[in-house]
Amino acid sequence: MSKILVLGGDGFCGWPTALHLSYLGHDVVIVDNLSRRRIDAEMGAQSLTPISTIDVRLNAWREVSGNVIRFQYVDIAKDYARLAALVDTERPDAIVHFAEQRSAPYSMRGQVEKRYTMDNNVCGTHNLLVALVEADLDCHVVHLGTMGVYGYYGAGFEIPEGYLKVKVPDDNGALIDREILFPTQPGSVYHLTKSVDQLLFQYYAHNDGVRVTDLHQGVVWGTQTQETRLHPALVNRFDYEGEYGTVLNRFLVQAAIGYPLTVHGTGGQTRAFIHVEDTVRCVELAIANPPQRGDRVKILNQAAETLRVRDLAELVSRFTGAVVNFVPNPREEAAENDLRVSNATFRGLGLDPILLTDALLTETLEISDRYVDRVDRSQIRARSAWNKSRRAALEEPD
Ligand code: NAD
Ligand code: USQ
Repeated sequence: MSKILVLGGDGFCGWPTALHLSYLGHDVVIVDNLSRRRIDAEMGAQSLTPISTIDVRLNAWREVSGNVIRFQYVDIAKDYARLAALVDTERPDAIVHFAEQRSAPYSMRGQVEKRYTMDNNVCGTHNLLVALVEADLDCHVVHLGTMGVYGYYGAGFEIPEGYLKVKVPDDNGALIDREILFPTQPGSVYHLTKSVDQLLFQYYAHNDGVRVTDLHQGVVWGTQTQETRLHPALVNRFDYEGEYGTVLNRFLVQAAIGYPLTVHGTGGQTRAFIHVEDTVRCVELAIANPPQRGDRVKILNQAAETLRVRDLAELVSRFTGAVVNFVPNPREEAAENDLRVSNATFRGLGLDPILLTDALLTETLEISDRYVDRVDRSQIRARSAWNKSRRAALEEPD
């Protein structure tokens, strides 16, 4: 049994991960500042599923599993002293780091949100690394990064796992092989913070021997996992509104209330996807297969499949009868791109991922249809434009 801190363990990916690690017998401590709940309150939005307070969640988990998950309220970006003291006293074997502002649209909302996202994400990650070095702790950091750091280059090659093989001319002009961090091409301020995180990890792995696994994850869909189904108070959050709702979850809710599916632009954007149950399994596999001290950052692509947004809309439409609507795109992004992603490491570790066609029906019946009465139609619209020229997209009538 290991001791594991789950930073951001009250969130969409962190909560089911914390439960699963506890189910496996690990001693789990959730560290969170509940900022995601605060942002919902600020936006006048709420999760489609009725999520309980963190205390009620943890009591329910103790009731159904007999296991105790502890909770520490810490802002890892603003309260370095508390974070450092926690790391030093708990001395965990692993830390899973989910604790960042994760919405690209929210990060593009305006000057306040851009600065908050950068300060929160970059300071939080840097504080964590400094705290580990100061505590002289050989602890494995498993960070949730994003596929979006690679950028969307189009067809012709498979995105490797973090490092690019290049040939550079030596002093005599002969080509020699090197591997470099894949050059980032972030598509939002949020994605930019993940690009900066990569450099922080590279630096501290090299300078201090910090052991880091960075999981470059695709868009997560789905809601429930094996553990969150065990009690109504354990239900996971489900975001569908214009800022935090990710594309498939939005389409499913739109279908449930008869709102035409909001495909941005031509829908030619191809993205990588993974079910939340596989997020949890991948984190388990990453913890069980750590890098050695002195190794470079281990980067794994955490994605099950890639899909074009218009094909995703078509799939949901076939399933539910929803009407597909092509709306002007509020984002500055390639209108059409191909994407092939290597997920060889997780496949090699035994991951047999859930695909959209396997679980879409369960998701529709279990969540979007079941909680349809909780949908706030006024929250569906996207409200963030990437720049002034894209703002016109938001002025379209509903
Ligand atoms: P989320 O917003 O639901 O959860 C993040 C949690 O971190 C929240 O509970 C929030 O309160 C907490 N948090 C944020 N800043 C904090 C701080 N300074 N101190 C302490 N706690 C803080 O997001 P999520 O969807 O669970 O995503 C988790 C991680 O996975 C993020 O880093 C995100 O970038 C990454 N990721 C998510 C997706 C996705 O589709 N959801 C895809 C790829 C990567
Ligand atoms: N899109 C639509 N209609 C919508 C919403 C989105 O067409 O109503 C399009 C977007 O324009 C984009 C694509 O769908 O082309 C994906 O958008 P998204 O909101 O589902 O995902 P994204 O903003 O990329 O962010 C999400 C998570 C983020 C994570 C990222 C993984 O919020 O935390 O890092 O997915 S990835 O996209 O692989 O970088």
